[in-house]
Amino acid sequence: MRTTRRALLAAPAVAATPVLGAASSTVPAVMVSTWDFGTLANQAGWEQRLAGGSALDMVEAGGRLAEDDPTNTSVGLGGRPDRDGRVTLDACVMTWAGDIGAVCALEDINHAVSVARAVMERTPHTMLVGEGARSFALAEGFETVRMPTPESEAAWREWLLTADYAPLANRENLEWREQPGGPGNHDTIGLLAIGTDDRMAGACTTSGLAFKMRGRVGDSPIIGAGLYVDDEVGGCTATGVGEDVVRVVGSHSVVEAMRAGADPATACRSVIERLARLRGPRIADSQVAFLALDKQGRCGAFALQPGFTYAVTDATGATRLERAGSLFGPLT
Ligand code: SD4
Repeated sequence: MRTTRRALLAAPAVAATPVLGAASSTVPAVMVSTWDFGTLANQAGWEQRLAGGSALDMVEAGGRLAEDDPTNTSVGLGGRPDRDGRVTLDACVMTWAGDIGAVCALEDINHAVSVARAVMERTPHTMLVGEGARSFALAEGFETVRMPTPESEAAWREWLLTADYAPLANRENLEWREQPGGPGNHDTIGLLAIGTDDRMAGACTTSGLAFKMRGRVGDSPIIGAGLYVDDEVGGCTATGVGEDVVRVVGSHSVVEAMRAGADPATACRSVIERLARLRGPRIADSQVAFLALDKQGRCGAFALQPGFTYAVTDATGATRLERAGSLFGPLT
């Protein structure tokens, strides 16, 4: 039996629920990505693998594909603006060697994941933000693009009619509630891959929550929150309301649960349950989802709300879509 939101309001302690989203194949997974569009991202990653690319090349290629998609309203080019009408992108990467790079509030450049990689590879630092990130990217030869797109700008102008952030914090939830797991199911993309040399890397890239305050940064570029990779154990990435992911240092917590012996889905679920115990009714309308891949090629996920899907590419190159289990039952 699933936990209902009413039960959570009555008793913050969460009852045990079955994991519905455990990976169904016994072939080891080599790449996983959040949401339905992770399918295409994984294919881009698989091409890199076949061409001799590293796990980092795989996740970067997948992230870039999502960033180029103008119909994706939460990543890259098509990302929704902040409340001032500016698109600000966040991204990070992490490798098997503990190398990390991140950008926050990047403007005018849609390939935030590649800028994060450049921060990692070409600076003595691990994170650049705002104008400094933009200047660095321009100096590195990244191209500028016009953002917001006309569609995103129209959505922002419509939002301005009410300029009410609170319901819009749930707008993404409402979109996926209307068509959970469907082709329109777009969100932050988090990617984890194991290269042919058995080394793991991860990436996470997003435009953040639509109509956020200017300067707001969520979990996605924060190593340990939106992404964490430990090549001895495995990796995890997060999607959903970043403020809630950060509270439990989500991805790192999942990796530590795997280190302690949990399989990926159980590890994800344990951190979702921990968040629910911590926040009780305050996360009743929030969505947080974790996706994990361990070094044996086992993957799994778990979310607060139903509807979270993820793409799995196994060692044969076949890609399938899995649906994660969730703490809360179907919303009415
Ligand atoms: C954030 N986790 O900025 C991201 C947003 C997300 O759909 O996943 N959006 O909080």
